[in-house]
Amino acid sequence: MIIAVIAAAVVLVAVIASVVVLRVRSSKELGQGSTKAPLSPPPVEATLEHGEPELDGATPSVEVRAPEEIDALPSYRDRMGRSRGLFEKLRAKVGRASFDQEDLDEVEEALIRADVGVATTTRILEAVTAAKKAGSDLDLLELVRNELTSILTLRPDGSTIDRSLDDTAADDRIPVWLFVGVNGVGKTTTIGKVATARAARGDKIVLAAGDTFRAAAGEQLETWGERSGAEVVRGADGADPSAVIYDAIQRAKARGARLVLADTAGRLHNKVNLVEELKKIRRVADREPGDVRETLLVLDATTGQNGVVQAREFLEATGVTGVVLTKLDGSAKGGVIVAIEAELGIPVKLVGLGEGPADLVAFDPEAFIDALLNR
Ligand SMILES: Nc1nc2c(ncn2[C@@H]2O[C@H](COP(=O)(O)OP(=O)(O)O)[C@@H](O)[C@H]2O)c(=O)[nH]1
Ligand SMILES: [Mg+2]
Repeated sequence: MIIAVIAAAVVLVAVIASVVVLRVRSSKELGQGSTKAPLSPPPVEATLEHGEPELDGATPSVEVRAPEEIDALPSYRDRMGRSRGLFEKLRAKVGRASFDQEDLDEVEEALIRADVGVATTTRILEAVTAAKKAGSDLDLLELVRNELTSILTLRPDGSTIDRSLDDTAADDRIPVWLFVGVNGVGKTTTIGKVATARAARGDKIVLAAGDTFRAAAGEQLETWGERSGAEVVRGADGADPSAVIYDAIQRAKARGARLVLADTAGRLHNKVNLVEELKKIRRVADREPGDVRETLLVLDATTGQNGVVQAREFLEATGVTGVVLTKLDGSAKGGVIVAIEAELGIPVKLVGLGEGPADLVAFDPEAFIDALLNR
């Protein structure tokens, strides 16, 4: 009996300890400049292996789940399996300071296949060759990694790339994040994931169903609203998206909400319409009490270099402040991140590593590069 009581007490302490850890971890979240924190709180990891503790009335207040129900935190390495193998042939060179033209050709092919793009691949090869000439004794993959790190860390002027998400409520205004991008890239899903993470942190969030072009888009957003507990403001199908977003901002103001996440349509009758529509949305959403702090361009990693083309078009239409790269989990073309940053100078802020509510993480260049090079 004494042993049973002790065992129960140990289990209870473990449960409480894990809850405390979760609180700490989930408080470092999105919009607070942290690059490694997951965007949603990790699932409760507590399990009771020995049945109910026999303490009087002391039932643990956490949800207890079986191990198989616990979703693991997404990691770049686990989820970027399709990129693995690109640099496989070069692994034989690890630790060896010598390499020849054939090895450089191999690097070039791997980078192009990863959709890093021709211009950026050339830049990387030049940097590697220059480092070698200067007498570096690092191995080939190490040199490639250094150049990738430099591209994903520093701006051309030498300053550090800022990937933080701005949700400052200046002058009592309501921060608004607009999500733009073509159809099917993952705008609505990303909004749902961000809402889930922020709501779990205790923030009151309002979602604006600004994609009034497709009826299903509003319904999809409502489902995410129900899941996350965020309020959703919807207009009639075909309603003016700017008006819907403006209503959502008014609602947020009335409710004392922390942030408005606004969905937009990815396609209208033609491109000119879409550009004009987005300009109008931005203008209206930026009117008091709204304050557009982020315009996030959502791009699908599986489309690779096509994302760079899309990005150029959206850059012209709206002042994009950051990129969300989705579907990195299903893509061997994740190298497009490097092209987006090197060629367009827009920071990738968030990365989608799956379809679930927790599968969105702040972009972590180091983890990404390690997964890409499979080091
Ligand atoms: N594997 C994977 N699928 C995703 C990710 N993000 C979105 N999706 C899927 O992409 C599809 C289109 O997403 P949706 O949000 O409707 O795109 P939207 O048209 O831009 O709003 C859906 O089936 C999503 O589940 C991701 O990071 N990984
Ligand atoms: Mg959508």
